[in-house]
Amino acid sequence: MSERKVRGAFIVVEGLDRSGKSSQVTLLEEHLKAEGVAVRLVKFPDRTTPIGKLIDSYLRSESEMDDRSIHLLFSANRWELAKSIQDSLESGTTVICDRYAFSGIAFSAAKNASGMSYEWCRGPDIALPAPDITLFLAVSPEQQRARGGFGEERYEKADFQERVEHVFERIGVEMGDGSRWFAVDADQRKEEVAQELWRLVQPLAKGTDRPLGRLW
Ligand code: T5A
Ligand code: NA
Repeated sequence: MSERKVRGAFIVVEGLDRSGKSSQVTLLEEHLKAEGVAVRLVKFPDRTTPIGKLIDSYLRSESEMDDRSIHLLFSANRWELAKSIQDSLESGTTVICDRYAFSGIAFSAAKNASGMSYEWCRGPDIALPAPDITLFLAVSPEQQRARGGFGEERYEKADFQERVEHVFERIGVEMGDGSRWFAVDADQRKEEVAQELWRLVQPLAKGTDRPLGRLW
């Protein structure tokens, strides 16, 4: 009998702006490394690629773009890295991703722009590698505002973030049972959030033999 090959786990951390994603991704990486796990961090948008530079300029309000164009660029930015994420996973490296396709849908659909339905927003990301687990950091508007730097970039306005949160809720529901989508209270202290995330990630720490899925 042939044993199924174990690959790295694909872990996605999602949330509103300033929910603590970057802090938690770093803590998770440290924890996994301490357990002897090979880890790679990926962040979307990846602002370092040519496409990422266009996105960065848009987010800083240094340039304007049609809502559909910027949506497609965010997705293209993920497709640029899709093959290399898959290669890492297959080579046994666990990949932790700071934002993914779910942010792509949530922030674009929240614009309520004509012709940009939820389904339309989902389209360009169909067939991307699917995460084995998605950790959604739920932060309250009060905590969001209290945290450093909020308001500097394009989408960091309270009413817009509220609409984004509603789309994230819909995604969580539609992902359904077995999708391994978990919402975590991100108003807690960093260490408490980290503990809760570790409890959820630990079963995947040594990788998984599940075939890599595709969205959705
Ligand atoms: N976007 C993104 C799209 O529209 N479409 C897409 O497809 C994608 C991928 C940029 C924007 O792009 C949009 C979404 C965004 O609006 P980004 O570069 O990830 O996305 O920028 P932000 O989400 O804004 O990232 P931030 O760095 O601002 O937020 P984080 O990573 O959630 O938070 P973090 O860890 O940097 O923490 C922020 C501050 O809070 C403190 C930290 O020390 C820091 O000062 N903090 C806490 N304070 C108290 N208690 C805690 N538990 C704390 N955790 C962190
Ligand atoms: Na961040």
